[in-house]
Amino acid sequence: MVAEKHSPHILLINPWIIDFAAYNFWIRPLGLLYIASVLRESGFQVTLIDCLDLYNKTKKYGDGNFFKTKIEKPSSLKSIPRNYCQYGIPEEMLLKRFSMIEEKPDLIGITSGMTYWYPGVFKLIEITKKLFKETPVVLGGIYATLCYEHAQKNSGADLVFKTGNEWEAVKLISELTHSEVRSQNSGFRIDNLPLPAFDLYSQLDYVCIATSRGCPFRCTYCASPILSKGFLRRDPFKVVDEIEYWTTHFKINNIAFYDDALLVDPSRHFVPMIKEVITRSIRCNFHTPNALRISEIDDEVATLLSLGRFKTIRLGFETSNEEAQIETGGKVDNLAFQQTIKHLKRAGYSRDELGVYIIAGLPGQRVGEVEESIAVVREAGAKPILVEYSPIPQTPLFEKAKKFSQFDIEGEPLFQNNSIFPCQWDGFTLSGFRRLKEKIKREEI
Ligand code: B12
Ligand code: SF4
Repeated sequence: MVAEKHSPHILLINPWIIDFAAYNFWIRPLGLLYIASVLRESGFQVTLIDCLDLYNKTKKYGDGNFFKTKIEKPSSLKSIPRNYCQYGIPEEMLLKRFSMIEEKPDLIGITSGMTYWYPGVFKLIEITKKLFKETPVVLGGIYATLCYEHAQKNSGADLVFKTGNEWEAVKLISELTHSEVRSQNSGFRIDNLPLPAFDLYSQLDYVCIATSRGCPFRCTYCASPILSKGFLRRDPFKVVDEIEYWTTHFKINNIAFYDDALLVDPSRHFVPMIKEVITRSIRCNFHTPNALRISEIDDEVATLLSLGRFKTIRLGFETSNEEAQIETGGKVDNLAFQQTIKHLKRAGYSRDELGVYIIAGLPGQRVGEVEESIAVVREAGAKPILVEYSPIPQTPLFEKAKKFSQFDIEGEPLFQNNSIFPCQWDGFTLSGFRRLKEKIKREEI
């Protein structure tokens, strides 16, 4: 507990997304919600404002379209012929939320998502700085970690938190608010984390869960090893306790897994976890928007995914080109992919339920490679889903991406946006990509 009479008041904010497109694929600021719960456990008062908490549930599992407002494009994106929008609550609603705060915050903590979403972060910092003049603003999250110097120089935050776990974040907040916190001494143990503070939402249609942090693999396009040092996993039975808590006390029917590597070494983690979900007769739909590792899915795992009610399955295949598979980290090969689809089909999944991510626009990639990958996915009996490559600073592939991109992807994170197809070149143009998407839609390939 904070060793003080007055408990400091921390205002935590999840900013708007500002982008060409955004869809609420079970998005929640999980890191910020963990910080909220550790702060509360340490005796702080916490208020949460989630600017993304306004969307229409257009689909049956609680996902849907965000409320959006069209806005001016920044000058660097003027040439992109697409609408640019602010997704989430309208500004007036945010100002109203601010006006309802009874006690002035002692500190404001803001999180950040994709690196190229920083305009929403900056706008929010500007507003909070005007409204709460004396209050320090700390910025953390994915953009803050991956584009630390950019954030330090341009965000307007008083402090940028580069990387670190919840206890380190709370320690920093306690120092800045001159409070002493006892629980920080317990150090970071993943199983000691309290549940993320989803109870701070007035209405809750779904939650997300991370059963682990990090990933033991090293794919060259991925920032997981930079964002989490090491690979940590929770006790699978404690994860089931959490699932049971949300389904029982909050009547949650949909849970999305945010793990980078949910299925690694399944017999010690996923299998006992999902068997326990089944044993406890927990009725909830599960979703894996962040893709599962294909090579871990054998007959048993496939059957358990189906019995355990995994409704939205996304698989990370990325490419069928063997050279590219090896070059980017060797997380899967074509034989393993075909086997996995067979296991999943035997477990009862239909073609449309098996969404397979194919990455388009890797530096130097030709359109033909993606066409071939689509054919391999279709032939195996699954549904190809094209995702554009987003070059991420500090990842091994970023250096190559810099050479291939016509945009200044290093100096301007807005150019890391997958929507602008940052590594387009003669061998794979943006219009070529659009044609490909149309062909997939019409099932011509
Ligand atoms: C879940 C997830 C998603 C979810 C959405 C998550 C969200 N809330 O926005 C979904 C599935 C929708 C998604 C989609 C995409 N994603 Co994604 N996603 C992730 C993932 C796996 C986890 C994020 C997370 O919640 N982590 C868990 C929490 C605990 O961590 P955290 O938020 O970082 O918080 C910690 C610290 O940062 C800090 N902290 C956080 N906030 C604050 C605030 C303060 C004040 C302080 C002090 C500290 C602090 O404390 C926390 C505790 O340790 C990350 C990879 C990763 N390992 O982070 C990729 C990642 C963010 N995604 C990425 C990508 C590429 C994408 C896509 C573009 C993929 C594609 N090509 O289509 C799409 C974009 C979607 C869109 N345009 O709408 C990239 C980032 C790209 C970029 N340029 O920034 C990542 C890093 C994965 C990768 N490939 O390396 N994603
Ligand atoms: S792409 Fe997946 S398997 Fe590869 S390092 Fe990232 S999280 Fe791990």
